Amino acid sequence: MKGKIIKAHRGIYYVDIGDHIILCKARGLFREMELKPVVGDDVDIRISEEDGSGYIEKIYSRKNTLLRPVVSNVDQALIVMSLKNPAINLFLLDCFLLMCEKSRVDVLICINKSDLILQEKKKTLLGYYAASGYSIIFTSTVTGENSEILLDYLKGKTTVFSGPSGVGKSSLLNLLTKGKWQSKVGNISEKTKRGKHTTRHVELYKENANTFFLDTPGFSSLDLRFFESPYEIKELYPEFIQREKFCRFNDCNHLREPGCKIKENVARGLISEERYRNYELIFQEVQSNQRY
Ligand SMILES: Nc1nc2c(ncn2[C@@H]2O[C@H](COP(=O)(O)OP(=O)(O)OP(=O)(O)O)[C@@H](O)[C@H]2O)c(=O)[nH]1
Ligand SMILES: [Zn+2]
Repeated sequence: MKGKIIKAHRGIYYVDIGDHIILCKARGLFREMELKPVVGDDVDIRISEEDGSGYIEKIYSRKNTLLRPVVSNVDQALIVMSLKNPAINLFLLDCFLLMCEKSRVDVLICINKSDLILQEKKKTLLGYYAASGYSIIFTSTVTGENSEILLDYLKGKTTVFSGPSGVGKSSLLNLLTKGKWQSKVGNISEKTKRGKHTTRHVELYKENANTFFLDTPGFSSLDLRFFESPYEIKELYPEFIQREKFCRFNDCNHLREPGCKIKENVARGLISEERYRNYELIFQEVQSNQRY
């Protein structure tokens, strides 16, 4: 029987087989192969005739695996941020984009709470990412702005919702699922003392047969230790890749090398200076992680 792992908890895998969910264990064989099933995996399962429990027999090869959180077969990440309440953290957004690029997961940037933002601020943000080619959608769960367009982007895909706490991810998921999300969330979350929901497990929400949403806990920083070397980072900037062949040195890191086209583009305003500064900071952080 074929299915999809939608949740994993304490060695039990919740496998969606279409009309219902079967709780499964992984075969010992996977451990020997050092292969661990993850949420998002398409699997074959078998129901044991002796005890009626399910066993994962086969994990189909993965299209990709997102690094944080670990989820496979992700079609896209929706990075939700707000410009106001809370203010946007572009460094964090850039780190997140790099993580998605490294995981080979497509990205859509969603700026929520659009009702609180002046047009000017939106233009500044669009300028920051213009050269990179990332798509940005402005939404508001208060006015419903662009919710239909966003839904079109999500149809038929598996989308991971990520973003800092308080940007309106839950509100957005409720709007998109016409309230079905909230009742679902009630089952898997617990209220903390401050009365806030906290997502405890990584769990795929099935909107329909081929549309899945995955909420992730709000993050305030991203551990960059998934990078093996600082020299791989530059390859994950779309606006660098298009231009780096014109740098004088073909192993140019776009830092202090002479004849660097990237720095020239920054000076000419064709690549955002702030985004370039964040590249320098990320490079340094990964370099110092490597040393210690
Ligand atoms: N003005 C405005 N407020 C919004 C919008 N979307 C959400 N909010 C408010 O922002 C606050 C946070 O919304 P949540 O949906 O809980 O945010 P979240 O990202 O899920 O937060 P965590 O659960 O902490 O990760 C709430 O008070 C919402 O009412 C919006 O589009 N505009
Ligand atoms: Zn260069």
